[in-house]
Amino acid sequence: MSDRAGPDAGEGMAGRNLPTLKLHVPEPKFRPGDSVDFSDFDIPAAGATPRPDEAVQPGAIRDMAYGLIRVLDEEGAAVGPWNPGLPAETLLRMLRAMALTRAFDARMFRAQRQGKTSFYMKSTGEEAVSIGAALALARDDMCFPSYRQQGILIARGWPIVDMMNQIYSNKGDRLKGRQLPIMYSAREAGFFSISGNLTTQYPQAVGWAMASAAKGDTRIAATWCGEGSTAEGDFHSACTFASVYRAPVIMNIVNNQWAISSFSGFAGAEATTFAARAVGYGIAGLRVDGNDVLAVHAATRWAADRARSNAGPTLIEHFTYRVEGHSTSDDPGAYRSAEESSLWPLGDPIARLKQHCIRLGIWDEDRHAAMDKELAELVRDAAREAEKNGILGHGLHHPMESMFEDVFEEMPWHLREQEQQMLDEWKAAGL
Ligand SMILES: Cc1ncc(C[n+]2csc(CCOP(=O)(O)OP(=O)(O)O)c2C)c(N)n1
Repeated sequence: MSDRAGPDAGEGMAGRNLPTLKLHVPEPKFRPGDSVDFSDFDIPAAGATPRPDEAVQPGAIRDMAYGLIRVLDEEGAAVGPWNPGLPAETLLRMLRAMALTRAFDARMFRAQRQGKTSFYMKSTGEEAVSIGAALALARDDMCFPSYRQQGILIARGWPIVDMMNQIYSNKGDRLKGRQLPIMYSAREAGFFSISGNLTTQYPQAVGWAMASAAKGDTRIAATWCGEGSTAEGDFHSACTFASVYRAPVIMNIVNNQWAISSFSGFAGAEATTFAARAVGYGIAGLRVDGNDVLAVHAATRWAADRARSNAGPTLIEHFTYRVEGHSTSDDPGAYRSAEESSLWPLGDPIARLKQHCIRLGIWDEDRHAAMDKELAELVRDAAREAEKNGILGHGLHHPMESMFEDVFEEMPWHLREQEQQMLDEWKAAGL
């Protein structure tokens, strides 16, 4: 019997000189109208972080979960051991994919405001996270993205007309209007169906990676979630499985500072970094400047090589900033200072890569302006093409009856009955 269960137990602490208990409720530093000062941010110099061997034991690189891998310095030079040394052709491919993603976002945001679709989500300021990773992975590695990694599909050359058809839920939508706009699914591009339920993709990615290993395959999995989503139970079960079985998976946390209107403090940012979640699970953890596409590429390549050589999973925190609203349903002016995005100390990912390419002598301002113009036209033409297949409210969607199809190999009696009921009611209504 425990000595704590003596006669005093349960008598309470009344009369003792103890403070009353309190909870800490996080509060973001800047609210609408506040002037912003990021000078207390601890930003290590580019090139300062050592690059360990890919097969290192996670315990030997704990510090990396609290640092920040950076390659591009303030002058646009690529420095230090993480510099991936990419050829000019790859750098320009990255630049174009990031610029196309931004142009695509701008066009589709406008389409939502014009009533052509019900919903859209931009990834402005976070393009490096998707595109740096997509170009570091093999084309047949399997991606389990959240809703803000459209850049992966774009970097993998997926047709943007197909993405637009999905956004318009029109007759050209391969998903037949069954997914919310922007929740793409493209098996041929190694892009798993996006789910609106946060973080379900984490256990799915780990399970897929385990299956790949169990089958003796060579393909690895990569997954992404926001920092807010790390508070979900699914995140933690996925980390446990990944660690226990050393699953060949890369788990990315995109820390863009905001989860709709909740700042990162509500998911734990005041206490530690998100990369530090890796430490508790015995997983290799890296923390990366998410606005530095070369750092993202290098960290992803490191993690991919580690996974491919059976050395285990990696958790990567990408430190970035969500420049725009959460979605077309959100107004960030209601909860954060408008100065935050313009004063973000890690800059803009496209501007930084552009500066690097100009410095290398493989790019210039005129070519950049011409590319932006060309991409805006390309996206406009694609939108016109997709709109021929229908937009919201124009009735050019897949036939209503199709909602009963594709779930069962043979439609069961109760669905047949419901379908008939629907058709009878339409007939009666003269439709
Ligand atoms: C399980 C679940 N809970 C809540 C929501 C509502 N919701 C949608 S997005 C979002 C914020 C997610 O923020 P974060 O993970 O930081 O990703 P970000 O949007 O910043 O990219 C919330 C709470 C949801 N879709 N699913």
